[in-house]
Amino acid sequence: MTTHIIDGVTLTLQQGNIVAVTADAIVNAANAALAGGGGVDGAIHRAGGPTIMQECRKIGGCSTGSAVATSAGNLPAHYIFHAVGPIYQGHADEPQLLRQAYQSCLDLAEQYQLESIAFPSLSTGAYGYPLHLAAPIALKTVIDHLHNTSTSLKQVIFVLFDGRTLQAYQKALQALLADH
Ligand code: AR6
Repeated sequence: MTTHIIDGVTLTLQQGNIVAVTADAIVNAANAALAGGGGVDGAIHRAGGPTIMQECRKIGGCSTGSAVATSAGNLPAHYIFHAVGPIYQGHADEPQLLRQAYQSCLDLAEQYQLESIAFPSLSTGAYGYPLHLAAPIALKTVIDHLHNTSTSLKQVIFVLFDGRTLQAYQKALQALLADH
């Protein structure tokens, strides 16, 4: 686990399962149909219980690069933010869509005046986004937001499932902080 203070906000990178983390909002790596699936999405619906899917069905869907909020069922959070990252195909708009998926969650956190949010590594599992490209986008979106906004957030946690993902985020964060 590594912790940095950025503009007074604690940014943590830790390895683990996101359903075991307590935060005001937990971010789900969802699909545009909000239909559930494997990876983070499967873990969140299994651990959170059926009310989350009931709310997803009512909402009906979410465009790529956006996020919607539901309650968190049995999970130790107030909200689940279902964010839809791009499926990686190497198209020019994908970095921007990935950035917008993170930014939409940060905007929801400000709207609800949350103090803590936990992100998984969006798009880098089933959606195939290369880690060395996705990690700097994820981190830069958060760091820029903390620089530019008078935020309600006190803690942003990246919960990274395996050692390879944690290392990619650690490397990307060091490079971004060295640039400042
Ligand atoms: N906690 C934290 N990270 C996890 C967990 C977990 N419990 N499980 C997997 N990861 P993915 P995507 C990591 O595939 O690429 C689903 O079917 C995983 O190792 O969950 O955005 C949805 O329904 C990887 O590093 O999300 C969509 O259809 C990262 O989380 C689609 O997959 C993201 O992997 C979304 O694909």
